[in-house]
Amino acid sequence: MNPTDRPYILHGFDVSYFTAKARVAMRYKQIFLEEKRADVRWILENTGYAFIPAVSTPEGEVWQDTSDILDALEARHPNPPLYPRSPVQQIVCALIEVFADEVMMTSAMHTRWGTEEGEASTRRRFGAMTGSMEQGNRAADQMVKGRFAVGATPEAGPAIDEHITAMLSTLSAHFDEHDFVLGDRMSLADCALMGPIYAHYYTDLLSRRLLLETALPVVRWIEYCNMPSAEDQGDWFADDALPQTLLDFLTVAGGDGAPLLLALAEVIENWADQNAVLGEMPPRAIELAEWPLRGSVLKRRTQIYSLWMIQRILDPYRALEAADRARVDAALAGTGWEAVLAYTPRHRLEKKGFDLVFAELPH
Ligand SMILES: N[C@@H](CCC(=O)N[C@@H](CS)C(=O)NCC(=O)O)C(=O)O
Repeated sequence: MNPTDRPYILHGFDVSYFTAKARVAMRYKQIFLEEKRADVRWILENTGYAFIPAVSTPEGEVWQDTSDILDALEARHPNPPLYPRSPVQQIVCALIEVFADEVMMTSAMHTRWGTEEGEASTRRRFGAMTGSMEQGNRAADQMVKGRFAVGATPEAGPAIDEHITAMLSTLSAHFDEHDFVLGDRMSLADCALMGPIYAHYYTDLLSRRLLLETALPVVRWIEYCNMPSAEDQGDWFADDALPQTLLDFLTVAGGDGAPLLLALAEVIENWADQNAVLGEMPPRAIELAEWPLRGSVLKRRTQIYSLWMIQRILDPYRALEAADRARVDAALAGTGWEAVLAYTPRHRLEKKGFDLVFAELPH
């Protein structure tokens, strides 16, 4: 247990992607936790951003951005651990976090808003959640815009459905044999995947049926992640190993996700070549990035933040000793992630408080 005098408070919602990621990590850490329905105005006043979730700590600090929240939790409460330190599993966690946070957003917006029945049921749910259909519909109208901004258009629907099927079938095969992504213990990778897979796929009407009918091992994994009881868990795979079932999922993730991440990086870097000012905050979103997905070409509004997420893969990868990096390269050869790992950014982003600013490239 990690007791504190006062609770950590998670300000979120059950429908929320990133709330699911933080919740699972906080439950696993066995901290004194209270969950509160998010008051977006309170979050905005305390962070400058209307993003969900936020966390208030026992000391009264406010944290935002689940990547920072999970890093801070791991630093304060290292046991039970969420972050493997062995090179291959560490980089796999980073890849899966970025894949889940950035790439899976398109499929998650598709399952929620991509059919009339799905949209109608989510509008009713938003009405119930906010206490009035008028407010719920207002929030839903924003989300429908967000759906198109991440490329989840009707034309792309068949490609996205195929992408979801491939993810669920490889994850089902993996979770049929293993409790969690890295074996018998949860990690950052499980927390990140719970964002789209629990909060969207599993709580949305039609995709919940899809999971129950075609991906029962994934549902079993959701149950375990939601009630983690960390002391009953075992260990991560021994000797920094990755089983074939996990490599199969990583290959779907790399094949479908790496082209998007590289396309986003290119748009951000081209924009930054002309516009970046050291120490200054860029706009949140810039032009469209285009990427191929299973026979379709999708377009997404590029958020500069995506480069900061890509740095979360490249920073630990580049910090490895050469021999460890070679081990990672060998383990991930053929998964489609090679070009992301080989990518050398021309610009750097850092957090200044809750703001993202351009910074000097490290030497
Ligand atoms: N990178 C942030 C993303 C947070 C985020 O986008 N949350 C969604 C709800 S799940 C949100 O607040 N969206 C509103 C918006 O994008 O303006 C995190 O990891 O916390």
